[in-house]
Amino acid sequence: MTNTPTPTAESLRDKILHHVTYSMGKDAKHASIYDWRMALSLALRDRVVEPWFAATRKTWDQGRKRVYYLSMEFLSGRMLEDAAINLGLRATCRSAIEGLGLDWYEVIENEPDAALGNGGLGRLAACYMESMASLGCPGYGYGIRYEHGLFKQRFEGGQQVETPEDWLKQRHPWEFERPESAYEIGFKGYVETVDGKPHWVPGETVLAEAYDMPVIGWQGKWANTLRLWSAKPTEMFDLARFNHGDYAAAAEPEALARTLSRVLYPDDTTYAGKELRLKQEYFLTAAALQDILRRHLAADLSLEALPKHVAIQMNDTHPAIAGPELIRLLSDVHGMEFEHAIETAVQCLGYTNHTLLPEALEHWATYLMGTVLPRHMQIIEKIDSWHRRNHPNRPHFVGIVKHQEVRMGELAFITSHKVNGVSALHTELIKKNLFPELNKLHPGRIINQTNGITPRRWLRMANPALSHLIIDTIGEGWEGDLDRLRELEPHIEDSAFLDKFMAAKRTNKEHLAAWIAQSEGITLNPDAIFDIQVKRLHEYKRQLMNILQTISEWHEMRENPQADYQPRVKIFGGKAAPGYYAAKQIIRLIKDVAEVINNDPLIGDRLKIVYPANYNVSMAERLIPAADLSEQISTAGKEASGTGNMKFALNGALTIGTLDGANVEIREQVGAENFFLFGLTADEVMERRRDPEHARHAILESPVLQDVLQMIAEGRFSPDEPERYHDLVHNMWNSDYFLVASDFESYRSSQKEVDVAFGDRASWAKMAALNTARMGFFSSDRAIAGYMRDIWDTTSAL
Ligand code: 6GP
Repeated sequence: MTNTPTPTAESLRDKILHHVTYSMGKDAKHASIYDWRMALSLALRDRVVEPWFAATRKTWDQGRKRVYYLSMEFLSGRMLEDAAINLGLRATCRSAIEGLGLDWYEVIENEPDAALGNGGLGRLAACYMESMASLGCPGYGYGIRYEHGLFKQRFEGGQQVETPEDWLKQRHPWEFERPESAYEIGFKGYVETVDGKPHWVPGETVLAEAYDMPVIGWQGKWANTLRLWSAKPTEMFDLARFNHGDYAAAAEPEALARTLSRVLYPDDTTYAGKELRLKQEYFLTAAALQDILRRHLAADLSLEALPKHVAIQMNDTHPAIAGPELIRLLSDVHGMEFEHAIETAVQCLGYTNHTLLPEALEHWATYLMGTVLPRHMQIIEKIDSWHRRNHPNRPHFVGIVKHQEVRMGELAFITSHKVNGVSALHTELIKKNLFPELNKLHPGRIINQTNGITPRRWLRMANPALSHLIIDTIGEGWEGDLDRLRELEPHIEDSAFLDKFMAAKRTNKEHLAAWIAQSEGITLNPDAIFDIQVKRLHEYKRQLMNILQTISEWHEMRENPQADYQPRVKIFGGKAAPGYYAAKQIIRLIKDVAEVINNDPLIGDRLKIVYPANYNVSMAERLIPAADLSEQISTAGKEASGTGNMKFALNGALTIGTLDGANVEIREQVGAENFFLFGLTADEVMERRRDPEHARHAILESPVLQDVLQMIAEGRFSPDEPERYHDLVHNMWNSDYFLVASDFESYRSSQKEVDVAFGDRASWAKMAALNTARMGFFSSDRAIAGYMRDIWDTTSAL
């Protein structure tokens, strides 16, 4: 696609020197690591621009349908090395950098993570953008250019402390500011009737200004755009007030507008219900839709033809105001007949649900919706009546507005032609429990698209040791066709291959141990089982069960120090939402337990616990390749899919997990014998909860758990404040909504099986290698191909 010749290390070095001089304005002698990292990024970006233009040109020349992925979150992480990999230039970049006398890792690690997301939903959006580009699916991502991404986590006295994240303090080399692409976004005001038609007169307006980032696909064959909106005031400042010396008031409109794109809400899977959040959601959605229609009309296409040319995907309900907004633009602004506008919107829109947790389901008080978006509130009522008229036999409670609240899930469902879940189990539960009535009214609308992850970042980039072994064994090309990993299977019987597989794992474990020694001051034994649980801190994910089991192990070692134990390293990572007390207590408990166990001379290096601060995408890239065991232990029915589970298994970790989310499908793919299964199923969980005393009963049946809870209650891990965990222990006995007690024994015995299995290194190596070989299904390329076929009705432009 590009005619530019592939650079050599020398020619790339010249480009880097050029950018250090002319873009960074530095004499090479005085350039800092930051300057070099910027210069390399800019040199690489230069190579992305041509394929990027070419892709756009081809999309328009061929009249291609475009996919618009609307998401409040894009958890991209670092971009430099990823771009280098996709352009096939990592080795060249590295020699160029080393040729300049610089350390490659120092340059790469100078880049801050773009942390414009909380967790799974945001990271999935980033993987999907990369796969759309790799598959040549013409598309755009639309999001918000938050000034401050997800907070940084520190620990003080074992407790989480949040500090603001500052990724834009430095220049962001991958973005192009587009001051000419700006749209006015209105809020509040009133609706009047002009010529017999409703007309919204907003009371406040801000500007949404575009910043574009190219997203380059595998092998640089295609590139799409991630367009992030930044809020600017419609008028910079009030000159009259300024001239009167009232400087603070003069700057007010600017400050007010900027709060819109100031910070990412730090909650995942919880609903905040704040006006600012609703405004952010509308800000993103309204800017995106104006941009989509502008582009469509500029190509001389009719609005009748919109669904033929435009597919809009809503990443959860956060952009679900897209339905009413699109209908408003089509009917109020462009004069389309109202019902026809609804039908047109429905044909364009798709909705992905990412959680069943009731606390995450968005619902806005009608008075708030009516105040912030008065015209949209009217339109929502009209959509509701339209839907009712079309389904006169529906049960009375089915609808969008209920108890003076707008239910965003129902709104997204009714305004979409397809609604999808993110794993087979999750999709079944959506049908059965979340939208049973709507599912009956609209059979076939709910479909499944099991999540996926990009193998470029999560194997090729993050795990060079294993990638090289794979390339030596089956050649290149698997990065774009992950099913080819199956070709590793015949080598599973070859002990030389298995030795190399385990050597790669060992290399990764040594690297991780070196990093932890340096960052945490804890020495790890690379022969130990590296047992890792990294993800957001949430009660349903049951980090608590993991630490309780760890305590029981420790206790057993102390009681019976002569027995033979497999050494273990328990690694935790993850952030708790700032206002989530129970989650913060669990972090604190893990930290307290680590303090005691890590300093217990009787234990030595047989058991260590580490919890490095500030888990993020870059830390995931370090940890996952080094894992032997992946903890996926959520209460069945609660984890919609999980994607960390896929990353670990792809990198040759075995999973210990429940039948939840995508664990079910991972186990099917890798084989039940290569997966440590435990715990209640989703149905059994429901059944179990019928017993109001389930926690007490389970604890009474487990003397081990009783001992563990007793130790915690007595302050064994918090001697300075023995009552610190009384609430937590009380909750375990009396409520335990997520059934930690009920699954504890089953989990514990599964962990014992892990110990035994790890004792037989040859057989462990086989199981680990089979995990890698059989994970092809979980490529995000497969997932995106599914969206293209089943939801977006589009094909590759490559
Ligand atoms: C997450 C789900 O919890 C996780 O199971 C799933 O893998 C991921 O989405 C991607 O589908 N949900 C969220 O992060 C969230 O904020 C509203 O849901």
